[in-house]
Amino acid sequence: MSLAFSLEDYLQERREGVERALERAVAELESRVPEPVLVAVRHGVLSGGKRLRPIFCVAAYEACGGTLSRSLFDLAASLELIHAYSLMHDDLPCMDDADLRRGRPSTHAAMGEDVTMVAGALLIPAAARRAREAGLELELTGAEASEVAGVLMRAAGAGGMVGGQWLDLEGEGRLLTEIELDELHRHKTGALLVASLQMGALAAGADAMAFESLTRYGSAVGLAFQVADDILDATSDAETLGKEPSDAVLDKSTYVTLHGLEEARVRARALVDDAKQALEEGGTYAPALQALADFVVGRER
Ligand code: GRG
Repeated sequence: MSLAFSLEDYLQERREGVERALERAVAELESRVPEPVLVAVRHGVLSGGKRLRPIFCVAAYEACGGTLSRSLFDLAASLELIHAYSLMHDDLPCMDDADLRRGRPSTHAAMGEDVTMVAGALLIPAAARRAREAGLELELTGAEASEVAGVLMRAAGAGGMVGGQWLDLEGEGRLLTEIELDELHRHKTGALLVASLQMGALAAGADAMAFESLTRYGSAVGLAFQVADDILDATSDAETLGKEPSDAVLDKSTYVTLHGLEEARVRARALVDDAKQALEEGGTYAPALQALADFVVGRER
Protein backbone atom coordinates (compact mmCIF):
# COMPACT_ATOMS: atom_id res chain seq x y z
CA MET A 1 0.00 0.00 0.00
CA SER A 2 1.42 3.41 -0.97
CA LEU A 3 1.30 6.25 1.52
CA ALA A 4 2.16 8.87 -1.13
CA PHE A 5 0.04 11.98 -0.95
CA SER A 6 -2.46 12.28 -3.83
CA LEU A 7 -3.56 15.85 -4.51
CA GLU A 8 -6.23 14.56 -6.88
CA ASP A 9 -7.89 12.49 -4.14
CA TYR A 10 -7.43 15.30 -1.64
CA LEU A 11 -9.09 17.86 -3.91
CA GLN A 12 -11.97 15.56 -4.77
CA GLU A 13 -12.75 14.71 -1.14
CA ARG A 14 -12.46 18.31 0.10
CA ARG A 15 -14.51 19.62 -2.84
CA GLU A 16 -17.35 17.26 -1.93
CA GLY A 17 -17.41 18.70 1.58
CA VAL A 18 -17.36 22.25 0.20
CA GLU A 19 -20.23 21.55 -2.23
CA ARG A 20 -22.40 20.17 0.56
CA ALA A 21 -21.63 23.19 2.74
CA LEU A 22 -22.52 25.57 -0.10
CA GLU A 23 -25.83 23.76 -0.58
CA ARG A 24 -26.52 24.21 3.15
CA ALA A 25 -25.63 27.91 2.91
CA VAL A 26 -28.01 28.45 -0.02
CA ALA A 27 -30.78 26.38 1.63
CA GLU A 28 -30.47 28.58 4.70
CA LEU A 29 -31.35 31.63 2.57
CA GLU A 30 -34.48 30.03 1.11
CA SER A 31 -36.98 31.33 3.66
CA ARG A 32 -35.79 34.94 3.36
CA VAL A 33 -34.93 35.49 -0.29
CA PRO A 34 -37.47 35.96 -3.13
CA GLU A 35 -37.43 33.10 -5.67
CA PRO A 36 -35.94 35.03 -8.66
CA VAL A 37 -33.05 36.23 -6.50
CA LEU A 38 -32.58 32.75 -5.08
CA VAL A 39 -32.33 31.33 -8.60
CA ALA A 40 -29.52 33.83 -9.32
CA VAL A 41 -27.81 32.94 -6.02
CA ARG A 42 -27.92 29.25 -6.97
CA HIS A 43 -26.56 30.07 -10.42
CA GLY A 44 -23.64 32.06 -9.04
CA VAL A 45 -22.78 29.82 -6.09
CA LEU A 46 -23.58 26.25 -7.16
CA SER A 47 -21.85 26.45 -10.52
CA GLY A 48 -18.64 24.52 -10.20
CA GLY A 49 -15.30 26.24 -10.00
CA LYS A 50 -12.16 24.96 -8.36
CA ARG A 51 -13.28 25.90 -4.81
CA LEU A 52 -9.67 26.78 -4.01
CA ARG A 53 -10.31 29.34 -1.27
CA PRO A 54 -12.33 26.98 0.95
CA ILE A 55 -9.85 24.19 0.24
CA PHE A 56 -6.96 26.42 1.39
CA CYS A 57 -8.94 27.15 4.57
CA VAL A 58 -9.53 23.44 5.23
CA ALA A 59 -5.89 22.59 4.45
CA ALA A 60 -4.62 25.28 6.84
CA TYR A 61 -6.94 23.96 9.56
CA GLU A 62 -5.64 20.43 9.03
CA ALA A 63 -2.02 21.67 8.95
CA CYS A 64 -2.62 23.16 12.41
CA GLY A 65 -3.86 19.85 13.80
CA GLY A 66 -7.61 20.25 13.28
CA THR A 67 -9.84 17.40 12.09
CA LEU A 68 -12.55 17.58 9.44
CA SER A 69 -16.12 18.40 10.46
CA ARG A 70 -19.31 19.76 8.95
CA SER A 71 -18.79 23.09 10.75
CA LEU A 72 -15.29 23.43 9.32
CA PHE A 73 -16.70 23.11 5.81
CA ASP A 74 -19.41 25.68 6.68
CA LEU A 75 -16.64 28.07 7.73
CA ALA A 76 -14.65 27.36 4.57
CA ALA A 77 -17.73 27.81 2.37
CA SER A 78 -18.18 31.37 3.67
CA LEU A 79 -15.05 32.26 1.63
CA GLU A 80 -16.63 30.84 -1.49
CA LEU A 81 -19.80 32.92 -0.93
CA ILE A 82 -17.61 36.04 -1.10
CA HIS A 83 -15.73 34.70 -4.11
CA ALA A 84 -19.02 33.88 -5.89
CA TYR A 85 -20.36 37.39 -5.30
CA SER A 86 -17.13 38.90 -6.60
CA LEU A 87 -17.36 36.92 -9.83
CA MET A 88 -21.05 37.78 -10.29
CA HIS A 89 -20.34 41.50 -9.90
CA ASP A 90 -17.03 41.42 -11.76
CA ASP A 91 -18.75 39.98 -14.86
CA LEU A 92 -21.38 42.76 -15.00
CA PRO A 93 -21.35 45.08 -18.03
CA CYS A 94 -20.19 48.02 -15.87
CA MET A 95 -17.18 45.97 -14.70
CA ASP A 96 -15.44 43.42 -16.96
CA ASP A 97 -18.55 42.79 -19.09
CA ALA A 98 -18.12 39.03 -19.41
CA ASP A 99 -20.91 36.76 -20.65
CA LEU A 100 -19.10 33.46 -20.08
CA ARG A 101 -18.01 32.05 -16.72
CA ARG A 102 -17.13 28.46 -15.77
CA GLY A 103 -18.10 27.33 -19.25
CA ARG A 104 -21.64 28.70 -19.21
CA PRO A 105 -23.42 32.07 -19.31
CA SER A 106 -22.37 34.33 -16.43
CA THR A 107 -25.12 35.04 -13.92
CA HIS A 108 -26.23 38.38 -15.37
CA ALA A 109 -26.19 36.93 -18.90
CA ALA A 110 -28.52 34.15 -17.75
CA MET A 111 -30.66 35.98 -15.15
CA GLY A 112 -30.37 39.72 -15.77
CA GLU A 113 -28.29 42.51 -14.26
CA ASP A 114 -30.70 43.74 -11.59
CA VAL A 115 -31.24 40.37 -9.98
CA THR A 116 -27.49 39.59 -10.19
CA MET A 117 -26.63 42.82 -8.36
CA VAL A 118 -29.05 41.94 -5.57
CA ALA A 119 -28.07 38.26 -5.39
CA GLY A 120 -24.37 39.14 -5.23
CA ALA A 121 -24.84 41.82 -2.58
CA LEU A 122 -26.84 39.59 -0.23
CA LEU A 123 -24.03 37.04 -0.24
CA ILE A 124 -21.74 39.46 1.63
CA PRO A 125 -23.66 39.61 4.93
CA ALA A 126 -24.65 35.96 4.48
CA ALA A 127 -20.95 35.03 4.36
CA ALA A 128 -20.13 37.09 7.46
CA ARG A 129 -22.95 35.50 9.44
CA ARG A 130 -22.08 32.01 8.25
CA ALA A 131 -18.39 32.46 9.18
CA ARG A 132 -19.23 33.63 12.71
CA GLU A 133 -21.80 30.89 13.32
CA ALA A 134 -19.43 28.20 12.04
CA GLY A 135 -16.71 29.58 14.31
CA LEU A 136 -19.01 29.21 17.31
CA GLU A 137 -19.90 25.66 16.24
CA LEU A 138 -16.17 24.93 16.14
CA GLU A 139 -16.15 25.95 19.80
CA LEU A 140 -14.36 29.26 19.35
CA THR A 141 -15.28 31.92 21.89
CA GLY A 142 -17.60 34.73 20.74
CA ALA A 143 -14.60 37.06 20.36
CA GLU A 144 -12.62 34.47 18.37
CA ALA A 145 -15.57 33.69 16.09
CA SER A 146 -16.07 37.42 15.46
CA GLU A 147 -12.38 37.77 14.63
CA VAL A 148 -12.59 34.92 12.09
CA ALA A 149 -15.56 36.65 10.42
CA GLY A 150 -13.68 39.96 10.68
CA VAL A 151 -10.70 38.53 8.81
CA LEU A 152 -13.06 37.56 5.98
CA MET A 153 -14.79 40.95 5.86
CA ARG A 154 -11.53 42.93 5.97
CA ALA A 155 -10.13 40.84 3.10
CA ALA A 156 -13.30 41.46 1.09
CA GLY A 157 -13.37 45.20 1.74
CA ALA A 158 -11.68 48.44 0.78
CA GLY A 159 -8.31 47.29 2.14
CA GLY A 160 -8.63 44.04 0.18
CA MET A 161 -10.67 42.76 -2.74
CA VAL A 162 -12.95 45.74 -3.42
CA GLY A 163 -10.00 48.13 -3.06
CA GLY A 164 -8.10 45.99 -5.56
CA GLN A 165 -11.02 46.05 -7.96
CA TRP A 166 -10.87 49.83 -7.94
CA LEU A 167 -7.10 49.78 -8.65
CA ASP A 168 -7.86 47.36 -11.50
CA LEU A 169 -10.50 49.64 -13.05
CA GLU A 170 -8.25 52.68 -12.61
CA GLY A 171 -5.35 50.87 -14.27
CA GLU A 172 -7.17 49.95 -17.48
CA GLY A 173 -5.53 51.53 -20.53
CA ARG A 174 -2.36 52.41 -18.57
CA LEU A 175 0.95 50.54 -18.30
CA LEU A 176 1.39 49.79 -14.59
CA THR A 177 4.79 49.29 -12.98
CA GLU A 178 5.57 45.96 -11.31
CA ILE A 179 5.10 47.59 -7.90
CA GLU A 180 1.65 48.87 -8.91
CA LEU A 181 0.69 45.50 -10.38
CA ASP A 182 1.76 43.63 -7.23
CA GLU A 183 -0.18 46.13 -5.10
CA LEU A 184 -3.30 45.68 -7.23
CA HIS A 185 -3.22 41.88 -7.08
CA ARG A 186 -2.23 41.63 -3.42
CA HIS A 187 -5.54 43.43 -2.83
CA LYS A 188 -7.82 42.07 -5.55
CA THR A 189 -6.90 38.37 -5.46
CA GLY A 190 -4.30 37.93 -2.73
CA ALA A 191 -6.22 39.28 0.25
CA LEU A 192 -8.96 36.62 0.07
CA LEU A 193 -6.39 33.85 -0.38
CA VAL A 194 -4.44 35.05 2.65
CA ALA A 195 -7.73 35.21 4.59
CA SER A 196 -8.47 31.60 3.61
CA LEU A 197 -5.27 30.43 5.30
CA GLN A 198 -5.69 32.74 8.30
CA MET A 199 -9.29 31.66 8.95
CA GLY A 200 -8.28 28.00 8.93
CA ALA A 201 -5.36 28.74 11.26
CA LEU A 202 -7.43 30.83 13.68
CA ALA A 203 -10.24 28.25 13.77
CA ALA A 204 -7.68 25.57 14.69
CA GLY A 205 -6.20 27.71 17.45
CA ALA A 206 -2.81 28.01 15.70
CA ASP A 207 0.10 29.57 17.59
CA ALA A 208 1.71 32.82 16.37
CA MET A 209 4.49 31.03 14.47
CA ALA A 210 2.10 28.82 12.48
CA PHE A 211 -0.24 31.78 11.82
CA GLU A 212 2.68 33.85 10.52
CA SER A 213 4.01 31.10 8.28
CA LEU A 214 0.55 30.41 6.81
CA THR A 215 0.09 34.14 6.21
CA ARG A 216 3.41 34.30 4.33
CA TYR A 217 2.47 31.16 2.39
CA GLY A 218 -0.92 32.70 1.45
CA SER A 219 0.66 35.94 0.34
CA ALA A 220 3.14 34.17 -1.99
CA VAL A 221 0.56 31.72 -3.33
CA GLY A 222 -1.94 34.55 -3.88
CA LEU A 223 0.47 36.40 -6.14
CA ALA A 224 1.56 33.17 -7.87
CA PHE A 225 -2.12 32.46 -8.55
CA GLN A 226 -2.49 35.81 -10.30
CA VAL A 227 0.71 35.48 -12.35
CA ALA A 228 -0.58 32.06 -13.49
CA ASP A 229 -3.96 33.65 -14.28
CA ASP A 230 -2.25 36.24 -16.49
CA ILE A 231 -0.26 33.51 -18.28
CA LEU A 232 -3.43 31.49 -18.90
CA ASP A 233 -5.29 34.58 -20.16
CA ALA A 234 -2.48 35.20 -22.66
CA THR A 235 -1.98 31.62 -23.83
CA SER A 236 -5.22 29.69 -23.48
CA ASP A 237 -8.73 29.82 -24.98
CA ALA A 238 -12.33 30.17 -23.87
CA GLU A 239 -13.10 26.48 -24.21
CA THR A 240 -10.29 25.47 -21.85
CA LEU A 241 -10.67 28.38 -19.42
CA GLY A 242 -14.49 28.41 -19.31
CA LYS A 243 -14.28 32.19 -19.75
CA GLU A 244 -13.12 34.50 -22.54
CA PRO A 245 -9.51 35.66 -22.25
CA SER A 246 -10.02 39.38 -21.60
CA ASP A 247 -6.83 41.16 -20.49
CA ALA A 248 -5.90 42.38 -23.99
CA VAL A 249 -9.50 43.41 -24.81
CA LEU A 250 -9.76 45.42 -21.58
CA ASP A 251 -6.24 46.82 -22.10
CA LYS A 252 -5.05 45.63 -18.69
CA SER A 253 -1.44 45.51 -17.55
CA THR A 254 -0.45 41.95 -16.69
CA TYR A 255 2.70 40.10 -15.64
CA VAL A 256 2.93 38.91 -19.23
CA THR A 257 2.66 42.37 -20.81
CA LEU A 258 5.16 43.68 -18.26
CA HIS A 259 7.86 41.01 -18.56
CA GLY A 260 6.93 38.54 -21.30
CA LEU A 261 5.81 34.95 -20.95
CA GLU A 262 9.07 33.32 -19.89
CA GLU A 263 9.84 35.81 -17.15
CA ALA A 264 6.27 35.57 -15.87
CA ARG A 265 6.70 31.77 -15.61
CA VAL A 266 9.97 32.25 -13.69
CA ARG A 267 8.24 34.67 -11.28
CA ALA A 268 5.39 32.21 -10.69
CA ARG A 269 7.86 29.41 -9.85
CA ALA A 270 9.86 31.71 -7.54
CA LEU A 271 6.67 32.62 -5.66
CA VAL A 272 5.79 28.94 -5.24
CA ASP A 273 9.28 28.37 -3.80
CA ASP A 274 8.74 31.31 -1.40
CA ALA A 275 5.42 29.78 -0.31
CA LYS A 276 6.98 26.38 0.42
CA GLN A 277 9.87 28.02 2.25
CA ALA A 278 7.41 29.90 4.46
CA LEU A 279 5.90 26.56 5.51
CA GLU A 280 9.29 25.02 6.20
CA GLU A 281 10.52 28.00 8.21
CA GLY A 282 7.35 27.91 10.29
CA GLY A 283 7.79 24.20 10.95
CA THR A 284 4.40 23.56 9.34
CA TYR A 285 4.19 20.01 7.96
CA ALA A 286 1.51 20.20 5.27
CA PRO A 287 1.81 18.00 2.17
CA ALA A 288 -1.55 19.32 0.92
CA LEU A 289 -0.39 22.95 1.05
CA GLN A 290 2.90 22.04 -0.63
CA ALA A 291 1.02 20.30 -3.44
CA LEU A 292 -1.58 23.08 -3.69
CA ALA A 293 1.17 25.65 -4.28
CA ASP A 294 2.34 23.65 -7.31
CA PHE A 295 -1.25 23.16 -8.47
CA VAL A 296 -1.94 26.90 -8.46
CA VAL A 297 0.72 27.54 -11.11
CA GLY A 298 0.35 24.25 -12.98
CA ARG A 299 -3.42 24.41 -13.55
CA GLU A 300 -5.02 24.62 -16.98
CA ARG A 301 -8.02 26.74 -15.97
C1 GRG B 1 -17.92 46.48 -5.75
C2 GRG B 1 -19.63 46.49 -7.66
C3 GRG B 1 -18.41 45.96 -7.05
C4 GRG B 1 -17.75 45.04 -7.69
C5 GRG B 1 -16.57 44.49 -7.20
C6 GRG B 1 -15.32 42.48 -5.68
C7 GRG B 1 -15.30 42.51 -7.13
C8 GRG B 1 -16.41 43.14 -7.79
C9 GRG B 1 -14.35 41.98 -7.87
C10 GRG B 1 -13.19 41.33 -7.29
C11 GRG B 1 -12.25 40.95 -8.34
C12 GRG B 1 -12.20 39.50 -8.60
C13 GRG B 1 -13.31 38.90 -9.35
C14 GRG B 1 -11.14 38.81 -8.18
C15 GRG B 1 -10.91 37.38 -8.45
C16 GRG B 1 -10.11 37.21 -9.71
C17 GRG B 1 -9.91 35.79 -10.11
C18 GRG B 1 -8.53 35.38 -10.40
C19 GRG B 1 -10.93 34.94 -10.25
C20 GRG B 1 -10.83 33.53 -10.68
O1 GRG B 1 -10.70 32.71 -9.55
P1 GRG B 1 -10.65 31.12 -9.71
O2 GRG B 1 -9.66 30.76 -10.77
O3 GRG B 1 -12.12 30.83 -10.26
O4 GRG B 1 -10.45 30.53 -8.37
P2 GRG B 1 -13.06 29.55 -10.06
O5 GRG B 1 -14.03 29.62 -11.20
O6 GRG B 1 -12.23 28.31 -10.10
O7 GRG B 1 -13.75 29.73 -8.76
